[in-house]
Amino acid sequence: MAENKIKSSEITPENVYLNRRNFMKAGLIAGTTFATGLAYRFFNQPPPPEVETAKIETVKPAETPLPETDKPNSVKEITNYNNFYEFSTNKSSVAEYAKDFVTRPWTVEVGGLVQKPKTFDIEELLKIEQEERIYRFRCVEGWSMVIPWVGFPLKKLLDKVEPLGTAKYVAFETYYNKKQMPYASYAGIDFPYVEGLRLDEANHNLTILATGLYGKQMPNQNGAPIRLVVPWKYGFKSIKSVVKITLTDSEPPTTWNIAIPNEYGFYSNVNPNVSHPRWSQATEQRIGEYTRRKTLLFNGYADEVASLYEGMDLRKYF
Ligand SMILES: Nc1nc2c(c(=O)[nH]1)N[C@H]1C(S)=C(S)[C@@H](COP(=O)(O)O)O[C@H]1N2
Ligand SMILES: [Mo]
Repeated sequence: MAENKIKSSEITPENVYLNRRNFMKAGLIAGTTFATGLAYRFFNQPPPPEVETAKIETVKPAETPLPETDKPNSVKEITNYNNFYEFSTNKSSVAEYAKDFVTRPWTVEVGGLVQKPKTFDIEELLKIEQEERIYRFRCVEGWSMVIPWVGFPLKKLLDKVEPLGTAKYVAFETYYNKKQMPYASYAGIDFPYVEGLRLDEANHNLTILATGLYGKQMPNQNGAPIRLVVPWKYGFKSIKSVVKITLTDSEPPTTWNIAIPNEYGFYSNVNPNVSHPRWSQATEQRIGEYTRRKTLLFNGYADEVASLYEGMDLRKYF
């Protein structure tokens, strides 16, 4: 993502990817079938692996559609441009390196400051009413997508374990296994990947545990079988392949804050007015578009979430 020693390997694939897309489109517009065909074959080898996950049978349709200007990205884009450092730091390689990731059996242990700690089997979580949520997704690196997730509000799970009055935060942990993730040790960050939210953020209706996308179970590269999605925060808060959720009374450690504390804070709300120390956050590259668009405060969810941060200096609590 954004650590100094991996900066070049980080930025290069993204630029190559974006330029490659623009080049392909330029070819199409020019209408020169031959050049386009060549460009297509040259820039698309090898073909990305197909996403073959089971259909999720019953999904409650999305209630609040995004505006016309926020059309969902394609499955191909969503599943071949990923950050999942356990598998690879190269966004276009994650799909391939995660393709044999074993996600069954799978359990999520929920405990800490709760009345009824419980380890949930994934099959039990898949029985909770599944809803479609079409959200903007903004990575701190400056790219974005629109993703039609399937999942359920995290609150539904937290309610089952009955948080104690002393619980103020929720800590999350990703599965980690060196055998399944042999390249993790080259990523330059510590594993297991950990994240956290304040309890009121965790209980917000927009915060979901996602079990799939485009009506199918979660592809490995997107965080199978279950991952967090917090659409008003930078993408790294949306921790993948969750195995443990712990209610705590103090702010839990978070992976990118541990790695580079002056660049990545606990809150990490999308904010065009607060620059990253090394780049502006005012605009973003929507994957699949030609020009950058303006980044929206709280990623366009200010009406829903701004009240959570009333009276807080968003520059201090970045
Ligand atoms: N466990 C884990 N979760 C993670 C990451 C990661 O490397 N490991 N990357 C984060 C970052 S930086 C982003 S932008 C999103 C990317 O999600 P996507 O690949 O589904 O688009 O996942 C987040 N969750
Ligand atoms: Mo990210």
